Amino acid sequence: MKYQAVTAVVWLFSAATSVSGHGYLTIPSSRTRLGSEAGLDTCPECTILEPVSSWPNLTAALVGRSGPCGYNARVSIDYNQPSDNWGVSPVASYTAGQVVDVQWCVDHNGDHGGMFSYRICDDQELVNKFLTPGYLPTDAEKQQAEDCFQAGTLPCTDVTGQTCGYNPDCTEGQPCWRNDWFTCNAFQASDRRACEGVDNAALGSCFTTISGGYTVTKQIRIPDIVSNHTLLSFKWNSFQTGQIYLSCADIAIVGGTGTVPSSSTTLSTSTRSSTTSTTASSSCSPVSSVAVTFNEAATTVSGQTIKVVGSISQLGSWDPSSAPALDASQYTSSSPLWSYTVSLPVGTTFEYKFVNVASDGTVTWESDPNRSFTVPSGCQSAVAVDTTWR
Ligand SMILES: [Cu+2]
Repeated sequence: MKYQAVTAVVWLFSAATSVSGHGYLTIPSSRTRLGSEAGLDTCPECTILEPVSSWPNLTAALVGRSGPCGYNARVSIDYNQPSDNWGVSPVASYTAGQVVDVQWCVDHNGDHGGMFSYRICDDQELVNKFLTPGYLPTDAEKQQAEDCFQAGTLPCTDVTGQTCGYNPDCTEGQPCWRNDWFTCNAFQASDRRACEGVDNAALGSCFTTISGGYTVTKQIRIPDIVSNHTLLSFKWNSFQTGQIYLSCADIAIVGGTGTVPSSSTTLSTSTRSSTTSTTASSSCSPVSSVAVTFNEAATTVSGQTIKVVGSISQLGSWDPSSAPALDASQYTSSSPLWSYTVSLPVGTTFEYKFVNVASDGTVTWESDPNRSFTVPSGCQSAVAVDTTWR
């Protein structure tokens, strides 16, 4: 009984913090995606603003350090500041008034439901603070920009023929009862649930590091402004957790004339950008092995050790006595983190579980089913697998 109480506490911890996976803007390539592809960000879906009030008031939370481009506390990367790998030049060029596909990626293990929006701030002078190499915007500038981005929300309803529904987890009269934002499906829906259900895409249709991602695709209309370099900001308000996910992409907008019709046949939903594909991978070279980090949240008592045991020899071939032990150097009572990094060939697929080894050698296995993982192929040199004892 005592043991069950402990696991319950660990589970609550995971729901309320950043242990499980989440989401980020992928098309156009966000700075976060570029950080991941450069091997600098080991969990692009983990750029989180928390703990905040994310529901039902979608705009109540102050943006804090996260700013409109996001701060990833896990890897200490502030995406509001350009770097060699992002922010220097636009990744996509659009035409004012154009209707374009945009996409974000939600992790299978962290699909918290809720609503999301795409925003453009038309105050170029303010945006420029986020485009200046070597300059980190202040928290005040981040909030000022966030206010500008919120005012520049690109309504779902701007795109002719696009279905713009209300969130089933929101009731009329609540501030989330709006259809200019995009909505995920009901959080508890048995079929096409939450944000995964928007596209109903296959697991692995986009890249996340925890348990595989699903695309979430919508269309936006580019506003009638011109800029050779500005930002498209993505914001997802979680329904399940007090979390907001922010990321942004560097874009250009050309050809604004001030006379673009607000809705006409020339701007039908079939007018799609041919420039939304990423230009990020041009400088990336495929890797042959990946540093896989297991981060397991498991509450233990003195003398106990967490090991990772799996179907491959590097994980002891299912023999706990041959399996590597995780490291508890980052363990705290509020964040009981056990961690282990191993280099594995790309494409390796394996099953595994964590075990708790007591000081007398008694081995306690996690509950079924086995966990499984495939080492991603591509340019990613490191991934993190974040899990919670079960
Ligand atoms: Cu989450």
